[in-house]
Amino acid sequence: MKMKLIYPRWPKLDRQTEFHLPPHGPVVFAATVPPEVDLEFTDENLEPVDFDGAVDLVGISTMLTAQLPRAFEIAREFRERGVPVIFGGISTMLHAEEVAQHADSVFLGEAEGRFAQVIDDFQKGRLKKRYDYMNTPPDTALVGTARREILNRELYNYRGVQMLDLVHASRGCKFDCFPCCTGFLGGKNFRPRPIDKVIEEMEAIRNNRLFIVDNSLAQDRQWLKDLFTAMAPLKKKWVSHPILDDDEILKLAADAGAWYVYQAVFDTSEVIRNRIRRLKEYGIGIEGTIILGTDDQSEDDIKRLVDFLLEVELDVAEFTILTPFMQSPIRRQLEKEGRILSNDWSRYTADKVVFQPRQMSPEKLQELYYYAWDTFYAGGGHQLKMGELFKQVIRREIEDGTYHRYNPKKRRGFRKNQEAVAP
Ligand code: B12
Ligand code: SF4
Repeated sequence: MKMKLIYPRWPKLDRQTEFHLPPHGPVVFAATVPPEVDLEFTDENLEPVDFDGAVDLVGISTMLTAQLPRAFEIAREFRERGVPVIFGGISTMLHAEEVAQHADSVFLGEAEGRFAQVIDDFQKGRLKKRYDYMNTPPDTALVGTARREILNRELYNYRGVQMLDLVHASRGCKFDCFPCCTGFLGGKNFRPRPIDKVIEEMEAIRNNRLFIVDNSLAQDRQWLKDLFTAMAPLKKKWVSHPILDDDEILKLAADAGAWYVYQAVFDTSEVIRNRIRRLKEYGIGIEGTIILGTDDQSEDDIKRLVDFLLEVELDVAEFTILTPFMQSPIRRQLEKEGRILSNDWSRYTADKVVFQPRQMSPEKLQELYYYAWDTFYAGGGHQLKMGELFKQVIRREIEDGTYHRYNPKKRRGFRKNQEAVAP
């Protein structure tokens, strides 16, 4: 049987350099698809969808709410051709009822240990309308090595530099921050994978640069110590979401190859200033993630925040506008207060104002979004600052002998759809 897996396109953040990381959800999901199924993957951000090739079942994998309008169009095209469509992924879980109206089947929850049954049902003509495992997450020991070979690797490079490979060592998050849907998705529990399986997966990735996409590396001190200690001999260089702000952990992270981390910056406090200073002391770069439009921010606060980011010499900053995603705590609050202005999901890209800010008009907040990007990057664009971060990692790789240059034109040691980095 032939299954086509599709990752629908969405508009990227206005002002940010457009780059495309390999999608993680689809390759992790692919590892749950029985091997006898002939699986073909299309990332529509980079390749057109072929609506006419012979296929038995279409799977649509959605991460973001902003992917949904396009996902529904894709589903309609296939269903009009008589091909059944099943949806899964994060925004499918967040918008389950709406998605069900556009699908033959919706899969809610994590797929490990579950998808073989779905294929069996399908082959027996008994595909259910809904598979719901939201409250019964699988044992994380069942999470297999992602099937990265389904990716067309040639597409994931930026000016000849290969994109990072994504991997995760844990699921869930015990925190429940106001703008985040993770509490709903993962039941507010930290669920680590067995470290030996994570190391095995990382080792099998030939790319030296990884993005550890765990929600937060600040949840369990002992587990972090064990993970970073086990990672150090691999000599990988990696990016991650925030790491526990603790000297021992940061030292272990740096020794294990921490290259730069995402760090939310909400205010101009000493806590944030010290956290940034400490990361720098350990040679770890920082990409600040800054949400604009929270209730405590006035126009002056936002301008002061941008000055602060320049003053503390953040390596890179990613500004987004507060967005009330479904199932997030902020959504519940803004709904209660009648402050949601739009439910057009194509506007839920995190660079558009879709709610009524407390201290300014929606237009002013939109203007401040552009002000923040333009002011922070006035002395050198986003590309230039990212370039500096890349220079840092190249220096470290040259020092420890792990430097590889990926050159898609040369294609030495590189075959289409194969896990390889040209030397
Ligand atoms: C990693 C990540 C990223 C990575 C993207 C990596 C990538 N290329 O894949 C990066 C850092 C780039 C990123 C960026 C953004 N992200 Co993000 N990200 C995440 C994170 C932390 C984990 C996602 C993940 O990979 N999970 C692991 C995989 C394996 O799980 P999964 O996708 O659910 O897949 C499983 C199942 O769903 C199922 N499955 C998957 N597909 C399919 C398909 C079928 C057919 C079936 C049956 C099953 C199935 O099988 C898998 C295995 O069990 C989530 C938070 C979270 N916990 O979900 C936020 C999250 C998805 N991100 C979010 C947001 C908002 C963003 C940004 C817009 C803004 C920002 N700065 O945060 C940007 C958007 C990018 C852009 N520039 O336009 C929001 C999405 C909200 C929404 N409703 O749209 C989330 C939920 C966090 C939050 N704030 O609540 N993100
Ligand atoms: S923002 Fe990060 S730390 Fe907070 S709940 Fe979401 S994933 Fe967890």
